[in-house]
Amino acid sequence: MLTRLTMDDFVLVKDFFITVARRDPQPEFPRHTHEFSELVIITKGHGAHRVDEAEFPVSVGDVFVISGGREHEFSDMEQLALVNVIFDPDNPALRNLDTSDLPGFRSLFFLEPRHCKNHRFESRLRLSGEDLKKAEQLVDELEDELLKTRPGFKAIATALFIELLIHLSRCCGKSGNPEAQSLLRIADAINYLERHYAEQINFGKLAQSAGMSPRSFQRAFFRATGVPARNYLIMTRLKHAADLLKYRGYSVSESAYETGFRDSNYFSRLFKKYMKVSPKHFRSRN
Ligand code: RM4
Ligand code: NI
Repeated sequence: MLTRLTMDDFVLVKDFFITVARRDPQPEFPRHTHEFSELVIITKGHGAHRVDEAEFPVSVGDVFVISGGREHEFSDMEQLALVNVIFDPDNPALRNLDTSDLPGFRSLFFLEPRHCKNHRFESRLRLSGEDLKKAEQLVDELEDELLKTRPGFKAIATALFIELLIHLSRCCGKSGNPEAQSLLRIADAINYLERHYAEQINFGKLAQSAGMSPRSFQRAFFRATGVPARNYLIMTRLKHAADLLKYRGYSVSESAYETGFRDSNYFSRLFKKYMKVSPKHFRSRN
């Protein structure tokens, strides 16, 4: 049985959604999963990192996020030191951030962690001197707040953590690596879909604004998300439609039209297929 770590195992402040765990050096530590997400910044040395079934070299300056549920482990460590910033990704302070103008954010926290193995980790973030220094400084300040617990520390720790996330996302955006660039362009396209899902979407144009041919766009999209762009759009629409049915009491056809479906029968078929229940039933149940 794999160890499944929880936030309480590493807590600095009880019931707070962020904690810092420094590993200098990183000791041998068995393969594990977590209930939380882990932002890892490699601060010294190098080693091998295994995530699920894939293994990759890591070295100073590398940054990645291990989202809950993934298995991982370090090996062949040569003076490997790192800092883990452990957090609950479902905390409202994070969920409500407007990062629609920051494709690096989606790339770093959502696309890269889930699909790094599809492109052999080529797209991971590597920080250069100044950027790494700034990231380490923010972690130092964050940890200091969590240790000293002065009045207002939770608010400022949240602010520092967000600043760290934005700093890293911006660095991600600067990356010259072609795999990282392609991931960013897909992140941009997803941000567009998330905002315009209720409109008619022209995938040819979307590919064009990502600077790709329709074919390479589809391929890059699939590699980044694990689903074709069209399905991603459908799932986004259905998610919003389900909210309208559940929280706003919209009728089935209103929910369909409000979320970009032109035909409510087609909507009902898709809803049933993906949600395993008809929209009518879903609506009355809620
Ligand atoms: C371990 C190792 C793990 C991390 C825990 C908090 O030493 O770095 O990846 O989940 O610390
Ligand atoms: Ni871990």
